[in-house]
Amino acid sequence: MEDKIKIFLDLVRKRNGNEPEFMQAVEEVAETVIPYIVNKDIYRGKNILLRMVEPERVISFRVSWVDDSGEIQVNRGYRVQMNSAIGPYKGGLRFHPTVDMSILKFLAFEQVFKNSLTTLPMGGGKGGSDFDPKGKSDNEIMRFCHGFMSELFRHIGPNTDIPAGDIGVGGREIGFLFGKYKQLRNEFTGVLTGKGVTWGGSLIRPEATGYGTVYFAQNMLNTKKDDLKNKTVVISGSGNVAQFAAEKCIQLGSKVVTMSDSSGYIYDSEGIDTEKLEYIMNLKNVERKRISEYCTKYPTSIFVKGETPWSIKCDIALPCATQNELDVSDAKTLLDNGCICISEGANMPSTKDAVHEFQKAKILFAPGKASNAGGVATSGLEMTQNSLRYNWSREEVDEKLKVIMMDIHNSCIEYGSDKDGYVDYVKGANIAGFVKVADAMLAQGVV
Ligand code: NDP
Ligand code: 2IT
Repeated sequence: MEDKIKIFLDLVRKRNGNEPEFMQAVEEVAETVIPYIVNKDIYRGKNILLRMVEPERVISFRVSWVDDSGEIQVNRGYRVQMNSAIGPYKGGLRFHPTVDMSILKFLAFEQVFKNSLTTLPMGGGKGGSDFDPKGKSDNEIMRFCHGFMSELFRHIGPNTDIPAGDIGVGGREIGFLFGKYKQLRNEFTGVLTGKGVTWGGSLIRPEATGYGTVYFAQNMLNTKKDDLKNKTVVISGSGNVAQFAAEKCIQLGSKVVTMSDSSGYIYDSEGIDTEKLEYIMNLKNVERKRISEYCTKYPTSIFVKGETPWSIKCDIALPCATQNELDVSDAKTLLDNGCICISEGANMPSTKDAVHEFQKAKILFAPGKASNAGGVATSGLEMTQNSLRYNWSREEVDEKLKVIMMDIHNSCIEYGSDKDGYVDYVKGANIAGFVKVADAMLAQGVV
């Protein structure tokens, strides 16, 4: 078996050796999916996984825009259309200086499995730009978004490819992108998700990734007859996913003690309550300032510069910032401190060795493609509402989100349960996600 996995990975590495994050995502999938497919006749000779690691289409384009001082800036825009076997390409756009082909291919690859797990008919894609939104005025953001969409519009559509938000792309950016698409196509259509509720957006979409991550943790804890009440929770990030993960934890009776951004983390031993979270939301979403300001407002808290929060003792950890933000030594520290559950809100926040450490300890560990799927699932619900030209209530959408997260959890149990009763959610998510896409690819022949 090891041989088969190595031969496959060597082949993929030959083509993609300069893309470390993409290779990391592929390795994790290959390790669990190859042992599953080798003995199944239906997959023999079909090279399904080899086809799945090759994007159906990759688009790279120039984005020129004028900054506030009148100077012309140039950025690179991308869209990776990874797999459309079970539905149109679907996945977010990331605006961050670290964005490159490796990052977007890893995200697009993960998205294929994630979207398959949601039970909804969505293929996988991802896009973005190396544009850095930090410190830019609203007008600069608008001009960049308009420039970006001036090219992207010809490659997407409500039945072709439906982008959404990710790091650096929230409600404000989706608004500017949607406006330009509508102008160019002369068509009001559900081409993007994460729209404002007065112009086609879904209630609960902003909350969905964070809420879903916590619902998934709740499902995992329930298998141990446990729940979130009175648990100490450590969260990284202070963006969209982190904020609503914190909100749901607080609602369910947990004590959230940390949040972070790329400059460091804040630790509030008394717990971040609803009022303090509201302050953070305003700080990050309206004032767009740094998390360290929290300590000026709440002097009993501390700011730890340049560090991640994993050394703080907790029962539950929710990494909600970015890829590879939790390494093997962080994993060991979390385990030593008695952490029993990790639910990833971000995409691939734990390194491969960190994941192996959690698996070895047999604690509850959910990979992002399962636990953060509530965001894209609710994007799927937004698409449904757009097609119906109808809006569901908050309660209706939240209820559907809960059911979807439970279904994903059940799929992980179905494909990830070991003989001793331990549930390997990584294996479960990878195989369950793979089976649906692979079956569709088999049915559609060599395309
Ligand atoms: P936001 O842009 O709203 O927030 C990102 C947060 O992560 C910020 O606090 C940011 O800090 C921090 N961060 C970003 N890059 C780094 C870095 N290199 N090092 C340390 N901190 C960093 O993004 P989201 O909350 O939407 O996304 C967070 C994660 O969740 C990503 O991995 C994304 O792919 C994933 N995700 C998002 C979904 C969504 O619906 N939005 C759905 C599923 C997954 P700073 O402000 O300093 O940059
Ligand atoms: O990583 C993700 O799942 C997202 N950024 C959300 C994608 C979407 O289409 O809602």
